[in-house]
Amino acid sequence: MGKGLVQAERRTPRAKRQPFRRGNKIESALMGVATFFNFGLSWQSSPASIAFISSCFSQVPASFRKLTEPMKTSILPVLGLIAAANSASAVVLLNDQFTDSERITQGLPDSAQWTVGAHRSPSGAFGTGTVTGGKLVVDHTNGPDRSFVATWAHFAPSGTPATIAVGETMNLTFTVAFTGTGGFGTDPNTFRFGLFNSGSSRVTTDFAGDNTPGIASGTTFNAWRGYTAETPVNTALSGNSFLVRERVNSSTAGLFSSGAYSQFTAGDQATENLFVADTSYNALLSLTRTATGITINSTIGSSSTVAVTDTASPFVAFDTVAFFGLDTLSYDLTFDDVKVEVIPEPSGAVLAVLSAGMLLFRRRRA
Ligand SMILES: [Ca+2]
Ligand SMILES: [Ca+2]
Repeated sequence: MGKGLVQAERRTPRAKRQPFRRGNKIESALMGVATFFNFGLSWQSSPASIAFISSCFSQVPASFRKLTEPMKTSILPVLGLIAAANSASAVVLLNDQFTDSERITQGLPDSAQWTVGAHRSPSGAFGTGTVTGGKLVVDHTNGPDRSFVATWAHFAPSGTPATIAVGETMNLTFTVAFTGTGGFGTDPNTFRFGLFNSGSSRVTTDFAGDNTPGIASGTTFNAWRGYTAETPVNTALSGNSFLVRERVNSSTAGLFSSGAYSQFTAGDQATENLFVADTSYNALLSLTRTATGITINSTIGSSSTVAVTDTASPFVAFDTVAFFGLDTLSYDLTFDDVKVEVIPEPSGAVLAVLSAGMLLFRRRRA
C-alpha cells in the first residue's frame, strides 16, 4: 500500500515537471539561436546548415523523439525564416566565379577587373594572370623574378568605398590552390590576402618593375589602407604564424611590403600551416565593426587566427581585395569563388521572427 502511494507521488510531480522542463529547453534553444546570430555573424543560417541540423534530428533514437520532436518542429521553420531574411539582407559586392573565362571586365558583382603587378622588370618575368578552367591563375613560377607578385580587384566605385556600419561584418571568402610545378619555401607570411581602401588611387593596368608603379617601389599605393591576413606555407618554420596586420603607413616600399604594416600582437595562432599542392583551401578574412573598433579574424584551411580588435583609428571603408605571394612560393596561385559581402547585424525582422517563434511555441504548449 505504502509502496504504491510512494510511486504515485513520485510519478505525479515528474509528469507535471516534464512539459515545463522541455519548454524551457526549447525556449533556451531559440534564445540560443538569437544569441548565436548576435555573436557569430560569420555563420549563416543557410539551406545547407538547416539540412544538416535536420539530419541531426533524424539521427535521434526513437526513444528520445518525444523530447526532440517539438524542438525540431519549432526550430527548423524559424531557421528557415532566418535564412530567407539573411540572404535577402546581405549585400554582395563581389562574387567572381570566373565563369566568363576572363579577368578584364568590371561588371560587378559577378566579374571584376583583376590587375596583376610584380616587383621585377618586365624583361625579368612578370607574373601574368589568366583565367583557366573557370579559375584565376596567377603565374608565380618565374624563378627569382616572380618576386612580389600580387593581384587585386576593386569592388566599389572609385571614391565611394563600402563602409561597414556598427554591427555589420564584411567577409572576404575565396578558394586558393597552389598549382603546377613549384615549391612552398620557408619564408614567414608567404601568402597574404587583404581588404583595402584605395583612397581613389586606382591601379587598373598590369605592371612590373622597380621604376614603374610597382609592388616594391613607387608611390602608387601610398594611400591604400586596410587589413591583411598572412600565413606561412611550411611547418618547418617556428615563431612565424598565421597573423593579421594593418597597413598604416604611407610607404614607397609597395602594397604588401612589411614596412607599411603594423602587426597585432595577439592576432596570431600557434600552429603553422602546411599546404599541399593542387589542393583547394577555403579562406576567410572577416571584419566586424563593433562600438569600439574593427574585429578581425581569418581562417584558411583548418587554421584560424585569434580574433583581434583594432580600436586605434580602425579602418571601416573598403573597395579593394588583393592577394600576394612571396618569391619563395613558386607554385602558381589559383583562385576561385572570390566573394566580398556585407552582412548586417541581426535585423529587427530576424529578431521579430525569433520572438514569433517563441510565442508560437508557447501557444502550442498552452
Ligand atoms: Ca570576368
Ligand atoms: Ca570558377
